[in-house]
Amino acid sequence: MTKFCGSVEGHVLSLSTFVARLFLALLVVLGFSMAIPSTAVAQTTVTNVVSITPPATIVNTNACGSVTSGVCSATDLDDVTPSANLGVTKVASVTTGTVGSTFTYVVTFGNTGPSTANSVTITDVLGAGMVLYTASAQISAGTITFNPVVGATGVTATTATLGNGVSGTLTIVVTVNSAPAGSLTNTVGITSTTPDPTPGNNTATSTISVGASANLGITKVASVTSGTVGATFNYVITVGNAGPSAAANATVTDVLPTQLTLISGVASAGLTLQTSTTQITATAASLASGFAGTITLTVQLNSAPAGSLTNTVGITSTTPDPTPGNNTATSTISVGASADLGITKVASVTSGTVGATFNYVITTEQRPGRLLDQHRGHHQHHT
Ligand SMILES: [Ca+2]
Ligand SMILES: [Ca+2]
Repeated sequence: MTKFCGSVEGHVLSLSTFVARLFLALLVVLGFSMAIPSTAVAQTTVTNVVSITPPATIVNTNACGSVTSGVCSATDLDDVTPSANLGVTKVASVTTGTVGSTFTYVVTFGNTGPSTANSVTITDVLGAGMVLYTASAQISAGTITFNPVVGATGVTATTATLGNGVSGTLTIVVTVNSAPAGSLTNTVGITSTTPDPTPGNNTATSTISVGASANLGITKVASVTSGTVGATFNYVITVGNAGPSAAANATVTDVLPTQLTLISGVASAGLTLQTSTTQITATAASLASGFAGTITLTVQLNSAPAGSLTNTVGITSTTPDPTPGNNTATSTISVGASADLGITKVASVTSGTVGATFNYVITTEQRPGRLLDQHRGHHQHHT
């Protein structure tokens, strides 16, 4: 009795000893109960209570700490190894990513206990085809250290302790910078120095498909740097697709300024050219990745613009273009105001004598479209 109630190290053995002693010495039947909390594995300490109720005919004379109507109880406290069930999930804001696009991953992490998790690290590896655009972190309690680097291929967040019930999120915006074969795959993991009884939920992976994209590009060069009214010259337009995908429904459009009249046009194979005197369109149902071709336009300057002559060509596609800045091209040429200015001087006589009077007719000519004022005059000249 004294041993049982005074020390309960090794509950089963103590009980057995106690029961055996009662059987042997008193020849009575004892009832007892012992309860270990079901959450024992999840607690840092566990309290065990053992109680024995002797038959009414037995008088318990033991002076243990807890005796109620003959019931002798004892309690001990045992250490349990701390454990914390950390978990992490990941959700992408899109199901398809295209080169040049940005989208968001939301990582949710938390500790469902029972212990506080120490030295927690959350590591997100962006995966091929993605770099970090921007990111932020939130936590429901405590502090989190998070220093994302723009352009990096991953992020890491740390916290010294993550309490039972504490959760947080990482919001990670990425830019798709290339199109890996297959898919865009991103994995996040959470670790701690505190044992995790359920490791299966400590990583999460998001996989999304890679969408088609095509970087179309266009340039335009005139065969002259300056023009005169009536002159003809060429524009050479280059059309390219730097991929990675074929460009669907590619269309090149060049609306000529009113001072130009289209004389003729020719396009490389793969482009279907349609022309009028004022504009051209060149189309392709699918322009393959790597395509490079030209469109050559012969135009005539029918009048002079107020300033320089500007002509812009553009290309579009129904396939997303990660680099839209090179989808238009402009050529500017000057139009010389006096290049063709003519002047003639004709005398009214072919021979003269001293004292005779005759005329010079001087003609200045400005051809159509010149910026100079028309000036034509007759000047009488006396010698
Ligand atoms: Ca876990
Ligand atoms: Ca482009």
